[in-house]
Amino acid sequence: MIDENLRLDESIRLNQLGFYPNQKKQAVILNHEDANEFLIWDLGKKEFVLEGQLAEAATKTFSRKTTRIADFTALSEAGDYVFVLPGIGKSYSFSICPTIYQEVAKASLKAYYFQRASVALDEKYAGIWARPLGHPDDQVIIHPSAESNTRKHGAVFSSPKGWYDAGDYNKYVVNSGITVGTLLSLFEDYPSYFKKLNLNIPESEDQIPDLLDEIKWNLDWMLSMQDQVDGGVYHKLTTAKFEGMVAPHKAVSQRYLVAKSTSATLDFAAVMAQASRVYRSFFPEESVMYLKAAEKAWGWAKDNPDMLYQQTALNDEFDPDISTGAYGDVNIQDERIWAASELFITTHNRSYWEELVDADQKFHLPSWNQVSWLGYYSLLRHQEHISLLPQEWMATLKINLLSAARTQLEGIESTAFRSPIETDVSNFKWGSNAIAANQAILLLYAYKQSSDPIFLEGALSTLDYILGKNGTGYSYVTGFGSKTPLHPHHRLAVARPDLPPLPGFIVGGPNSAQQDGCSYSSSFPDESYIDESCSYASNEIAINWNAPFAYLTNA
Ligand code: 9MR
Ligand code: 9MR
Repeated sequence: MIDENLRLDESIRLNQLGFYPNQKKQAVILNHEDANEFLIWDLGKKEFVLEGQLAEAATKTFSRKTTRIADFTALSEAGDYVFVLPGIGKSYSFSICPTIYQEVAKASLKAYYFQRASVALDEKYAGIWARPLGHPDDQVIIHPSAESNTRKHGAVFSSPKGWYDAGDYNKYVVNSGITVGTLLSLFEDYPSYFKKLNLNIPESEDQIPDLLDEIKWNLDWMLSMQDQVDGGVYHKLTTAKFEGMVAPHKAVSQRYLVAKSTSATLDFAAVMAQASRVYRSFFPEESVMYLKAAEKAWGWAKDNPDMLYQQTALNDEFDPDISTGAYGDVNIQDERIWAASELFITTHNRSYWEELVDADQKFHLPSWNQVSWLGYYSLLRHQEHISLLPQEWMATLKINLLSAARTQLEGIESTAFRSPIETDVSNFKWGSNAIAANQAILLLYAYKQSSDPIFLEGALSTLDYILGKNGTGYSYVTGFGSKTPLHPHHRLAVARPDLPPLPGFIVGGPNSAQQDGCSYSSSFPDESYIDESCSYASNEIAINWNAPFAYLTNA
């Protein structure tokens, strides 16, 4: 019988959701030289169902804690369990279940519905998180930086819909780019799954997959960010300064349309080119329009190859000063690769291939300012349908993908919590959890390319990391797990302290730079996380971080 008084021991780190029946299952035990044996208690049957030995101390954590590995892969029957160190303590409960990720996968996409601008959220879909309409964005003012012959500064402009970027309410094309690209790729990779997936959103009754309906909310906004006259795309739609931590309908400061940029325009071109083929059978008219928009954007970017978004320089020249998110990328070669890849796949037009033939094929993990592999993943996905693609060039891509994925796997063997993210301390920066999720996407593509299940196992170990087997013992996704973020830097959540935080959002995660100046309890890289709403550097949510997490859990 389990000792009733056995206390919860937070030094037992494991995935707080749980596991598939037939996957590898491990816990990491910190600083317990005293323990040797472990037991698994079945909460349903009320009996111990497995016993095992802890493996000898292996790698230490960044904070020099010793680690022991407990492997309970042998446990494969569906059920609810706790992990027990006899006489010492027990873990949070976890489950084994063939659909273990089903609910969190849906929630990670439903999160986008909660981020919708320009619409009231109905209780039927939003439940207790129903809220009034915020940010109609039909009275946006042209900022002087965005002025052109046909658009005078101070004029009014309409640009509704879209998703709020993150904990803030602004809308940024660059970050929308990687977000939508990742979600469209998720659809392209698993179309039959998404034809059936119901997210309970206002469009759920229509004949279109819910994921595509949700993405369209943001595509509609993105389209409005293109100047119809020349094809250039504005960088962002924003207040001059960040709003206070208030509800959307109370955040009513003036919104501005700010400068065009090459990065925004190329990201837009990539997304619209991909959307054109993904929506072809669902929204034929839009599909045609998306491609036209993409080609026009590409043309503008050819004529304006280096219009970087430089916020400080713009503020020297124009008023009012803009101090919200900059997404100011300084290298836009990768954006060009992404746009050319998507345009090439959709049109088979040789001129786009010419942009790629000499391009950098090295592996770079996707992030908002590094997007070449969003294009390369797409090329690999479509290679069989594009006869124009030289086999050798594609073979190089595949080699680079698999070798980067193998490097990730080595990280799983050599690190304290058995996750690739720990191999390089520089990964523990702003949005580190999205680095982990993108590493897992790489492993999933490697699995697809090679059929070697070791890569799939690697991707699952990254989920273990995100959901509790990590340096802080948090499951970093709101509402999923036992110890989860309760105070994210998320205006929608802070404005409603009476409610639990909106579910299905992955927080940024450990960030050793701690730019927000909040009082962290540790300065070690993998422990630089604090569950306080002040912590925008470790505890904010963001659309570009949810996308790879959604990819991973839905895949
Ligand atoms: O809320 C803002 C968040 O979305 C940004 O990621 C972050 C960094 O740009 O800034 C947050 O806003 C803070 C501002 O920068 C400084 N004053 C306090 C604001 C709210 O915490
Ligand atoms: O994700 C962005 C991160 O890479 C940057 O270091 C950081 C500071 O510029 O900004 C992050 O993006 C924020 C954006 O600027 C404003 N909305 C919230 C985003 C997430 O914190």
